[in-house]
Amino acid sequence: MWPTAELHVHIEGTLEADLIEELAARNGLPVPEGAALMARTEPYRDLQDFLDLYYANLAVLRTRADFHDLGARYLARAAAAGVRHAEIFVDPQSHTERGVPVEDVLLGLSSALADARAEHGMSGGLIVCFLRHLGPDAAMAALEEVLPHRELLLGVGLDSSEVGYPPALFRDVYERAAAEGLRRVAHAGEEGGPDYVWEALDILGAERIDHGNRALEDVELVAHLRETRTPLTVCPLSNVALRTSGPDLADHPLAVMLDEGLVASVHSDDPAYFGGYVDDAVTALVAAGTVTPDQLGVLAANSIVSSFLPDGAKAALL
Ligand code: ES4
Ligand code: ZN
Repeated sequence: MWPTAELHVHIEGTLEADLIEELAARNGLPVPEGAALMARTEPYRDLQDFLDLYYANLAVLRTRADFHDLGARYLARAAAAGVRHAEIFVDPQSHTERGVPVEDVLLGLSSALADARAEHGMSGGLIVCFLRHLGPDAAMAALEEVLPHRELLLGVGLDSSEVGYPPALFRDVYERAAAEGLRRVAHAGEEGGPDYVWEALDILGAERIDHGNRALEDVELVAHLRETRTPLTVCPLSNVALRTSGPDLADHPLAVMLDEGLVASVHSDDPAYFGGYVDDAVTALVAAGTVTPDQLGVLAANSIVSSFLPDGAKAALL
């Protein structure tokens, strides 16, 4: 197993059905109906169909200990998948709207990262994502709310429903985040077109693009991504589950991305919902013939190069 950096995982998307049941019992809450739907193997209708289930299942997460345990379960599973460094997305707005204090979210997850460093020798950090469907004012408020905990944060990202919420709406939020020294990434080109990817790069200053599949529709954009070595964090199992690629992993655009010389790497997105963790995704890609076994070293190296680790730490993992 190649040492890998996980750069595209939503911690809320690692909430497995068994942990949902445990947390519901612990907190005296009903088990959300959606927990039973997670075992499905047929694709979701689209991104929104999945997001509705994902947000509903979060009702069981209430305390700092809950967030610690969520992080710890993920990090133990990731260590077994060969992940040596994890830059983890978290959606604070999806928890504060239930009345969970943002410090419980951030401190619970951070304590899990500290434990993983001690237990598994893993490094990592948190990337706070703004829910684009709540708009730019709510995003700015969320940024202000997390900034007292600036030292716990690696960067900011943008996720949730893409179409209708173009990156340009969030210009001021990203400007403020950059002024705080936060790293910048954004989901773009998952359901939105290449124009969303251009905006994420040119207007938000995104240093990585999460997904980016639809960038392949624009030859100038492909050339730009290649020349600037802008990373794409690609999630093949997610794309099949959400119908943002074809139903057959063999036709996944990752092969084209690598042929085009793009810095693409494989990630898991929402592994509790999409059929597996990063090792499962890599195994499935090889089984489908999308990538050859000799490309696995390139994919793993791309993940490390694309991380926000300092150069010395990257070199130690390559
Ligand atoms: C997400 Cl797959 C995906 N796309 C956009 N936002 C998300 N949040 C969690 N998973
Ligand atoms: Zn994602």
